[in-house]
Order: sequence, then structure tokens, then C-alpha cells
Amino acid sequence: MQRRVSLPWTEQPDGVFPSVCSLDCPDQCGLLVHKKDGRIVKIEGDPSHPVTLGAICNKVRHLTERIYDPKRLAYPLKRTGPKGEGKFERIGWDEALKTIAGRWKELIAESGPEAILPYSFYGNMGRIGTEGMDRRFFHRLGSSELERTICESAGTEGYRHTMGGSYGTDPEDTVHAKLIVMWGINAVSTNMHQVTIAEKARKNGATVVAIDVHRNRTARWADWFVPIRPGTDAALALGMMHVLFAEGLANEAFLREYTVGHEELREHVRQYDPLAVSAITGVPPEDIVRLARLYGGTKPAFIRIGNGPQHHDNGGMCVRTIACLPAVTGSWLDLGGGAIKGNGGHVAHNDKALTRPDLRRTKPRSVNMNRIGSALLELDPPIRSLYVYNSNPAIVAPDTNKVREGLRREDLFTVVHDLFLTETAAYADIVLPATSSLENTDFYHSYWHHYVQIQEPVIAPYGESKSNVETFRLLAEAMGFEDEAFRDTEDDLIRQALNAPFNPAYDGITLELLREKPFVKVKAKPPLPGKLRTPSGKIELYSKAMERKGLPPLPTFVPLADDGELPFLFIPGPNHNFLNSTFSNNAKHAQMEKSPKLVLNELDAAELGIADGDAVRVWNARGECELTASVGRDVLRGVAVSLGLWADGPDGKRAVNALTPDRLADMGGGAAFFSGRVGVAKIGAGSRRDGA
Ligand SMILES: Nc1nc2c(c(=O)[nH]1)N[C@H]1C(S)=C(S)[C@@H](COP(=O)(O)OP(=O)(O)OC[C@H]3O[C@@H](n4cnc5c(=O)[nH]c(N)nc54)[C@H](O)[C@@H]3O)O[C@H]1N2
Ligand SMILES: Nc1nc2c(c(=O)[nH]1)N[C@H]1C(S)=C(S)[C@@H](COP(=O)(O)OP(=O)(O)OC[C@H]3O[C@@H](n4cnc5c(=O)[nH]c(N)nc54)[C@H](O)[C@@H]3O)O[C@H]1N2
Ligand code: SF4
Ligand SMILES: [Mo]
Repeated sequence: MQRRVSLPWTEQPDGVFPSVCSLDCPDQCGLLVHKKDGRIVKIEGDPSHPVTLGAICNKVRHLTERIYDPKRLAYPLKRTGPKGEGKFERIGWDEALKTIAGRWKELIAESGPEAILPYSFYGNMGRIGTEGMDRRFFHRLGSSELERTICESAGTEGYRHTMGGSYGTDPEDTVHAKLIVMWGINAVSTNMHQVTIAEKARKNGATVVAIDVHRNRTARWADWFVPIRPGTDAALALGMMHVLFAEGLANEAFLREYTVGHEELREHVRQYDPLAVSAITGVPPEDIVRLARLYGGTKPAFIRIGNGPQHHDNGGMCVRTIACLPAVTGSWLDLGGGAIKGNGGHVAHNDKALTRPDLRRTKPRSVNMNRIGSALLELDPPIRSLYVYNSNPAIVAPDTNKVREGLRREDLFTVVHDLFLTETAAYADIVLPATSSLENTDFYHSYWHHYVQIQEPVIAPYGESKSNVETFRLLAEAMGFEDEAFRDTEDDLIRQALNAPFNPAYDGITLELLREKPFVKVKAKPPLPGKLRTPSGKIELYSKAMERKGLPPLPTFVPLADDGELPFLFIPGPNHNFLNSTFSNNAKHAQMEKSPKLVLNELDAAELGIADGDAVRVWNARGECELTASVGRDVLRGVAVSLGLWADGPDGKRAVNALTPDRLADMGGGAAFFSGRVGVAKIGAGSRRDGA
């Protein structure tokens, strides 16, 4: 297998091609794509990848079925029926581009470019197609700007207040950990190689603890599962700090040298004694003490912080607080200790060169993607056109009934660029077909491990589909934009991204090197010892920056917002066999996942007359959906967990975001998917629909 070949890969009928998984998953696995007679026949892990080592998930093992799914879009479409119904007819790219550019020119003449809004996320993590040519285009257009906050932004901001940015432990080092805490992360499903590494550490005597609201796959695999009430993790972390300080397990030398505010913190956590914390979290006081002793007494201790605690009203503060724990024990200085929330800072490329904010002439209004429904329905002056790519907001955004009401607006001109006719695309005026990542050139880096990689096209574009980069180039041309920025080739864009003088981790990494070596590790340094990018240069246990923003300067437990009186806190998380809504429309993956479940405590279920396997209606004032009850002891009372962002069923009742609030979290404009309340009833048992 060679990377340098005489023919482009697309023109070689047979071979095995090193590739990279493009999905929004921390592992960013190295892949080997097998091609026979011009078609991909098999996708497997690349054993030479230093972190992912040839193991990949089932989702991507079956990716070929998605790439050649007969439902895949092969040409542009124009809507012929009512919005949402999904009736379209085939058109050519010329007509599609002319229609879009024509309509946009009219809208700009009437209302200015801010009437147009892009909406995108990371359906494909390739940087030049997802935060490159697209951003250039919308900067030059002068459109409203989208705040891309749907995933990790509350936690990222919370972590930044403590640690100065997305810098954590190198996951490869965590094999040396003797305690691994999976905190609100379902790593068996969502970060499988962290589990592989933890498994090796466990063979060397490490203990694995899972702190979660659900006895999920990760909790079952862990040595100790600590169930906690949703949204109360900050209290647990503060209770652990209480014990660490009280029992002399705090690392005083580390606190003096590397932190600010430790004296204030020591005083502040006195109030979080195990009894008080137990009342908030539901974790028994003796378990709080045991957990703190285990954490303070084991070296190295590593915490993998997941998305669970931060998809709440108080998510930023929760993550900031958990991130203070390694500072109290000084575990940052132990090889494999510390924490990972996200490691994007280590691999930060030259974003300015890629996105070209200088192409924008005026400061735009900005729209938080978590409020897309309200934005479409309420903004004044209104959004008159929406361009969606790399995302499926009709399924993934909070409060989807509101989102769909917005998408139904007759006066909204909507364009969707995707591989499939998604639930969102069903509302589009024009649908454009997108290539899969294996049909594109792009540049990838993980937000967990420290490797960068490029993808080169393995197969020719499916039908008439086009990549994001090419589509935005064509749109620029149709709009009459003559800037050089739109003439850059894929290779130019990658070179510009790699030329990042502010990040020495990229020194010596060139496109040529990436063409020769499939995986290159950036030269990242551990966050400590050294100077952090916080205002003080140290870990900020007390944050003046937060104080200035009106936030509590010390880590603090803040209860969830009031979401009404319904009995259950609803936690609609992702599932094992889909990647957000991706794969939910592919028969193989839906079959592997079986049915959309609602996990209930057996005592709650008994009170409601619900048995395992019953169809249940879940509702609140925002909407309703129908799921299958999974009854047992996997959640605490008053908690209902659903798994996966399912495509609408025939009756359209499986979309859990019909129930989620579009409130913004405490930091970063983040989403609060997991802070909504619902009622649950058995279907067919005179089910109540109060609150609906
Ligand atoms: N198979 C698969 N892998 C994925 C994805 C997918 O959809 N499917 N999505 C990808 C993406 S985009 C992301 S961001 C990551 C997300 O992956 P993770 O970081 O694992 O985040 P979630 O799965 O959202 O939530 C993790 C866990 O948090 C728990 N949880 C919810 N609320 C709380 C709480 O208040 N406290 C605690 N302690 N736990 C809580 C949930 O029960 C869940 O088990 O996974 C990526 N990988
Ligand atoms: N209830 C609930 N809602 C959630 C979450 C949750 O845990 N619970 N998780 C949230 C999180 S963490 C995230 S990250 C978001 C993710 O939400 P999205 O980013 O919307 O993720 P997907 O549902 O995977 O949709 C990605 C879409 O991009 C398309 N796509 C893939 N590659 C390309 C390409 O190269 N070009 C174009 N034009 N399109 C492409 C795919 O076909 C797919 O339709 O969902 C959020 N929503
Ligand atoms: S989805 Fe994640 S685990 Fe699966 S192949 Fe892609 S990067 Fe690897
Ligand atoms: Mo995400």
C-alpha cells in the first residue's frame, strides 16, 4: 500500500486506501478503504494508526451501505409540493445555482445580506469544507452569522475559565493512569478508544469509575458506577473537594505554584459537606467520601469529562467545577493524570487564513443555532433565506416543533446541501446533493488525540453530487464574487490551514508530509507545568473574568432552571449505532439499534402501570413523542433517558427534540438538551395529555 501513486485514487479500480473517519467523533479513526471494480467493498480500521490501532465501530464498518444507499441524493432537486412533504423534481446544477443566486440577489437588494443565514455543524469534520470555503463565502456575502453552539460550547467555556482553553491530557498517556473517571461520558459508544486505553490501564491495576445518570454501556463496563441526579455534578465535585481539603489529600505545593484562588476555594467548599451534597446529588454520603479518597489517594488519576454534564442549564459551571479537581490534587503533573474535556487547542490550525474574516465588510448580527426555531419565527428584520449544510436541524436542534414551524414559513427560501433527503431537506426549496468524505480532499484533526491526517478521494462523486468546497466555489461564481479567496484549490486551503505560526505544534507539518505519512502527531505539550492561557497564566480556581460576567467566580452548584411541574427529567442522549441523526435513516443501523427506547426506573414504571416493552407517550408543553419503555434499575427515580436521534417514524413521533427546551446554558450560549421535564404514560391506557 502506497500513498504516492501514478493515478489518482479515484481512477484506480482496485486497491486499499488509507483514509480517515470524517464523523463528529473524538476517535477520528484511521481507516483502510478497500475498492474493487471501482466500488468500495469494505471499510476497516487501519492497524497502523497509533491510537485507533485498527479497531473501528460498527457504524462505520457498515458505512458502505450508507455511501451506496439507494436513497442517496444523486442530483439537485426543486420542491414541487408543500414544505415538509418531501415532493421534489430533478433539476440541473445550473438551474439550482441560478435559482439560489437569483433569489439571494433579490433578497439582498430588498433587505440586505443579513436576511440570509447559514446553518451548519460537523456532519463532516473535514476542516476545509466545514470551516473553510463555506465561511469565506458567507463572510463575503455579509450574511447573518451563526453561533455554532449546539455541541460542546457551554462546557468548553467552563473548562476555559479554569484551564485557559481546550488543552488536556494526551489520551495516549492515560494508559499510565491508575484511576480513570468517566464523568458523564458514554465512552463505550462515543469514544471507544478511550475505553481500549482504559482497558490496558485496568490490566495494570487501574480502577474505572463511571459517574452518570444512566447505567449505560460504559457504566456496566466500569468497576464502580456512581448514579447521580441530572444536573448536580458540580455539587458532587465540590463535595469531593470538601473531603480532599478536610482529609489532607489536597496537594498544597501544587495549589501554591500553579493555581489562583485556592484559599478562597478551601473556605468555599466547607459548605459542601457529604450530607449536604448527598441531598442534592442523590449519591450516598459514604460514596462521596469513598470517591474523594479514591481520587485523592490514587496516582495518576485521570478524568474524561463528557457531554452529559454540560448539556444542562448549568453545564458550563458543571464542567468548570469538575475541571478544578485535578488542580486540588495536582494530578496534572502525573503522566496520564489530569483531564480531557476536549483537546482542540493542541491541534488548532490557522483558522483565520482558512475562514478569511477579512472578507466581511460589516459586523453582522449573529444567531445562536440553539434558538433557530425562535430566530426563524421571531427575528426582526426576519431571516428570509436559510442555507443548511452538514447538519439536520429538524431532528437535532432543541424544540424541533418550533424549528419546523419556522421551516414551514412560505416566505423563507431554504436551501439544503446533504447526502440524503433529510427531515430538514423536506422543507427546502432547493436541495443540493453532497459527496461523502471518501469522495473529497480534506484535512482532519481530532478533538481528542493529537494526530492530523488528510483524506484524498477514493471514489468519484456519487451521481452529480459535489463537495462543500466546490459548491461554495460555484455559489461564489454565481454571485459574481471575484475575490482570489474563491480560486484557492483544496491543496491551497490545506496549506493555509497548516501554516499556523501561533501554534508551534504544527512546526514542520506540511501537505507533502501528510501525503507521505498518513498520520502525523502534532508536537503538543501537556498543559502543565507551564503557563496557561488564563488571564493569570495559572489554573483559575477563582476567576475574575467570570466575576466580571456576573457569574460566581468560584466553582458553585447552581440548580437547573424551572421547567415546569412534570415528573421526569428527560435525558435524550445519543445512541450506539447512530452518530447524532446520521445513520438513523439507514436500514442497517436502525436495525442494529432495534427501537427508540425510554429507560425508566421500575418503581416509577409500576406507579404508571408501565411494563418493559410497552409503547409510551412522552410529552410536555413543547411536544410529544412515542417510545418503547425499558424498565429496570438503570436510572434513578424521576429520570427518563432516551437513546438516539431517530428519524421520524411513519407517524413522525420518534423525534425526541420535540420535547427539549431551547433555553441557553449558563455559558457559551450552549444547549440545554438534558434539562427539560416530561410526563410519561402508557399508550392505550387512557393516557393523559395534560401540559400538551
Ligand atoms: N455512537 C455514537 N458516538 C458518538 C455520537 C453519537 O451520536 N453516537 N455523537 C458524537 C458527538 S457529536 C458527541 S458531542 C459525543 C457525545 O458523547 P458523550 O460525551 O458520551 O455525551 P452524551 O452521550 O451526550 O452523554 C454522555 C452521558 O452523560 C449522561 N448524562 C446526562 N446528564 C448527565 C448529568 O447531569 N450528569 C452526568 N454525570 N451524566 C449525565 C448521559 O446519560 C450519557 O450516558 O459523542 C460523539 N460520538
Ligand atoms: N436530544 C439531543 N439532541 C442533540 C444531541 C443530544 O445528545 N441529544 N446532541 C447534539 C450534538 S452534541 C450535536 S454535535 C448535534 C449534531 O447535529 P448535526 O451536526 O446536525 O449532526 P447529524 O445529525 O449527524 O447531521 C449531519 C448531517 O450532515 C450531512 N453531511 C455529512 N457530510 C456532509 C458533507 O460533506 N456535506 C454536506 N453538505 N452535508 C454532509 C449528513 O448526511 C447529515 O444529514 O446534535 C445535537 N442534538
Ligand atoms: S465514528 Fe468514531 S469510532 Fe467509529 S470509525 Fe469513526 S472515529 Fe472511529
Ligand atoms: Mo456533539
